[in-house]
Amino acid sequence: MTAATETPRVGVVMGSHSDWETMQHAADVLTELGVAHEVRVVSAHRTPDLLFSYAEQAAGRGIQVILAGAGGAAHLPGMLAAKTRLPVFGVPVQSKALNGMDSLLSIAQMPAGIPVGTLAIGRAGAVNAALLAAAVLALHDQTLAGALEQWRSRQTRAVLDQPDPRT
Ligand code: RP5
Repeated sequence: MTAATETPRVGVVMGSHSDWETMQHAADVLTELGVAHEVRVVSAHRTPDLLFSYAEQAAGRGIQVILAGAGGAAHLPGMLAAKTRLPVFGVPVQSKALNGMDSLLSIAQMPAGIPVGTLAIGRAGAVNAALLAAAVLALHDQTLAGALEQWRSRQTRAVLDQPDPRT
């Protein structure tokens, strides 16, 4: 079975279609690592009922980690975390008005009791959210642990193989 046909283990969720430009990088890394995942637009303020049902049903459907990207008053990751025991990793999407600082602070500054693991603004955060999700799943999955080690080795080799930045 391929990652595409397996039951998804990671939910890649975002507040708007406009967030896909950022969150596609998370989905790409999960695909590279062979982690079955689903991608959904779930808006905290435009589709609040969908947010609740998504969070309430995720664990029962086999989702083990949720990656949530949002921008501006980015309450999606925190609200998801409030409604599920699954680990939620938040990706602050770079907003136009405040460059993503609004997204970052909205996601990071959760009051004690409901954690959201917050990554960097933009593409780096999306990539790292996927790598973090893979690291969590790899604790109990030797195949994925191997894939993650290889991904990291390729990255190291790419730097070592090209020491001169002008080439
Ligand atoms: C948030 O508002 C989304 O996460 C998005 O980053 C931002 C802007 O959404 P759109 O107006 O592009 O739909 O809910």
